[in-house]
Amino acid sequence: MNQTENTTVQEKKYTFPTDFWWGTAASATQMEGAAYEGGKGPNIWDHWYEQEPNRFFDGVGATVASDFYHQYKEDIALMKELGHNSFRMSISWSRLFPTGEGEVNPQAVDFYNRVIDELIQSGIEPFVNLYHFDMPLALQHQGGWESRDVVARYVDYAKVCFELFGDRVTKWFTHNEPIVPVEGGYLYDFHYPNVVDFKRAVQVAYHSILSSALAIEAYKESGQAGKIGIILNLTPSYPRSRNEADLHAAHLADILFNRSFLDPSVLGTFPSELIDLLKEQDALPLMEELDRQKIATHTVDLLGINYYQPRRIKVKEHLPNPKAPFMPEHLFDYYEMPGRKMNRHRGWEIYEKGVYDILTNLRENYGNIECFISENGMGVEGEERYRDADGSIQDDYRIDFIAEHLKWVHLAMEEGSNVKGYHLWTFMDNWSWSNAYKNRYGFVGVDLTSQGRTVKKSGHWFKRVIEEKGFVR
Ligand code: BGP
Repeated sequence: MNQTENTTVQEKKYTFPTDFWWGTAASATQMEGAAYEGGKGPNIWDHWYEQEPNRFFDGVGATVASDFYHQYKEDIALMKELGHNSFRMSISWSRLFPTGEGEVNPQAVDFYNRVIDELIQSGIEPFVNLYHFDMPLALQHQGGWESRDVVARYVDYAKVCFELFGDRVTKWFTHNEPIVPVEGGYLYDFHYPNVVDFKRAVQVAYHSILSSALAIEAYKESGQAGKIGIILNLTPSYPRSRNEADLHAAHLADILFNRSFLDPSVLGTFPSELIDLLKEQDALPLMEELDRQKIATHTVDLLGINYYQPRRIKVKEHLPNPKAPFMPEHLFDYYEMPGRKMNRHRGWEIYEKGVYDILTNLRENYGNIECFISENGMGVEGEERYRDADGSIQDDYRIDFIAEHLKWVHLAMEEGSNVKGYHLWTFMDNWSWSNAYKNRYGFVGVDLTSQGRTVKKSGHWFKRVIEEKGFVR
């Protein structure tokens, strides 16, 4: 399958299987726009932007985003042109159900049908995610993920999606990075509802995990033959040193930020140390008797891995203020490794080998579950300065970023990892939750004034990679 040939002394050909999934990922709120059109109801992002536009970079909200709602045909044609064989999108819950429940919005059904059909007709397999940070506002008013009723509403919504689109969609995902709404909304104040409360954060996390298991159960009961999975941001925790204290600190960070979602999703269990830690903080969530069995039984078929940066950890060096609310960081400190490679625009370290470490861990400790890289990418501010005379952005840094990660993916495959594809974040520049349009991630540049699209150098490069089933480097 993925043989490696030496072409010159220094260069190597990295060959990927013929059926490797090549494409990009995006989400409804970040690309669709039409926030107040087509019968869509408000979600927490529309609401928060109305309340506090200053919390968004340059005061830009997601109201127009990249206008995919109107330009989807042209955008899908461009995806086809760039060689995609798959594309991950999400359904906007509050577009399908304006209040999150009740009557389905026929205009939304029509829109998603058109998008899915257009993708399939273009030879691009739609990977469809049900939840990407966008709680319908009406359900947030009922408590959002803190509420058990909202879990039930989510399962209703998932069932309707399977019924409406499951005849054509055979790769489903229950959540994208479900830990992020926990962190952003209930710990660190970067998502609505801006709560800072560890116990409530744990309840939100628990309900997200439960909702995923129940949606998987519903999918299996539907009798449809596709696969259903979850997309997790897996962030390896590297200790500063081999010192016992550093090792332990990194272990705790791993349990809290990776294994909290990875273990229940793939193995159907929670790490016992996580349960002990929550007990110590008097933060165990409310659970019902059958939950554990549901979570144990309905694990994922397929795992999406979002990887951007590692987490470097050292032992906690100073006692936290006893009056400060409990935070995971009371158990460890972050560590800035001297000489680390940085994407300074986003403030994230670039450590390509991390993707290999994740894949190896999945192979060794998670039954080598079928997986793919569902997001990886590089957001850069001010890309206009790289535009050449022909109007194309010369983003060689993005090509390097992708190729250097793919090399490690390739090595993991050679060693037996069950990794089936690579999706870049993202297809065209899109709106980011707190950075709006500051950092650009796309293979395709978007001019926000004209909504015009131009393919960047990386987009042309990726097309060649797909055609040639790999690259030489
Ligand atoms: C992931 C999210 C995406 C996207 C990406 C880039 O965590 O799944 O929605 O936003 O990160 O991050 P950012 O937009 O914060 O730069």
